Amino acid sequence: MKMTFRWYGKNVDPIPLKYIKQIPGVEGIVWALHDIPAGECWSVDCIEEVKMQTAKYNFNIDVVESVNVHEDIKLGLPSRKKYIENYKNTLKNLGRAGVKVVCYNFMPVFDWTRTDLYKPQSDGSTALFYEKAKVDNINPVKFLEQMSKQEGLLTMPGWEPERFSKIKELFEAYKEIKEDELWENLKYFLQEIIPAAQENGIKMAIHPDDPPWSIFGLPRIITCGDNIRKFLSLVDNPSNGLTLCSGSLGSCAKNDIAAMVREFGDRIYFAHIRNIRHFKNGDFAETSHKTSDGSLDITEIVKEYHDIGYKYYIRPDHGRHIWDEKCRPGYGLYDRSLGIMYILGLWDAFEKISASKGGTV
Ligand code: CS2
Ligand code: MN
Repeated sequence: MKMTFRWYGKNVDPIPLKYIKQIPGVEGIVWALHDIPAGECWSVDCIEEVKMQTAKYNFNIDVVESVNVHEDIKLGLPSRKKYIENYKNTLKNLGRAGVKVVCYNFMPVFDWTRTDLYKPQSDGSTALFYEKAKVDNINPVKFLEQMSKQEGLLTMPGWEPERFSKIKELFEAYKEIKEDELWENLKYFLQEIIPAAQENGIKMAIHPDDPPWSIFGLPRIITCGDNIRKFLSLVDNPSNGLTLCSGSLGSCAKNDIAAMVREFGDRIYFAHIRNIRHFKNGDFAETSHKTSDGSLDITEIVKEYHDIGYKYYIRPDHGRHIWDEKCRPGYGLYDRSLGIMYILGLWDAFEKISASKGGTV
């Protein structure tokens, strides 16, 4: 397993690389060119700039999160050809720079969705929160209006203001797109880009939908074990793989994340670890990584990664906002560092146990 940490870039992320260097065990920075709109090609020069900044601290840049997919590709419009061409060129440029894994998602219009970015918790921290009834009972334009008032939202990847200036047109276009059509459009995209990824030494790693169910009537398909199985068989190639996000899939209580690690382990190239707490009414809150703080058995999940001999990249996903840190929602330094120490602590313990038994547990 190789530990990584997501960083939003120089002059943008309030966390400097020199602080990340002090978190034990971090080998690589998970990065992206966040100011390049979805659909445009990432230039060699811009990629090299990030490589130089991170090399100073001896971090690898093996994982990109995310190269976003233009909506026209998800909608299957004729203009997708041009955006897919750009995507392939981006992969070529990333491959040249030594990038090994590219994370992306295929969620229509909205990326990860929460109703509260700073929900007060009983320990005095704040955390991301999802109130089911709120999303179920509001129209998307109103929802967006309300959300944009919360500090930091429109600086988050997946919530770029450009995307939302066209929200009404987008919803109109998606009227024709049901789950079957979205699967078709995903298949077309994969058939085009997976060979290009493979040629350039890159593993594509789709991020599951967050939350993993339909919102605002939009289809969502990367939601559960059955659909992940179907996804992997659309293009059965080792370059067609997964980002297994425990918190995204885990917000649906039916999803057994440890079982997914076991089943899909050889196609997981990027592991996101975070815990959440479910409430009976369908709400969920993001918690610390500690197993007893949430509804997911993080201990079991990490054990499963250990037991399959997981060799790829892992990162703590969102954290709470603790110790009065002023940070991007979910992406502070402190709680994510605690998350890393929890994951590494578990990992070291499983290593020790397996060594004392003379092999893998
Ligand atoms: C989220 C997403 O759970 C997560 O990692 O923060 O922004 C995620 O990075 C994207 O959906 C991946 O494309
Ligand atoms: Mn994630």
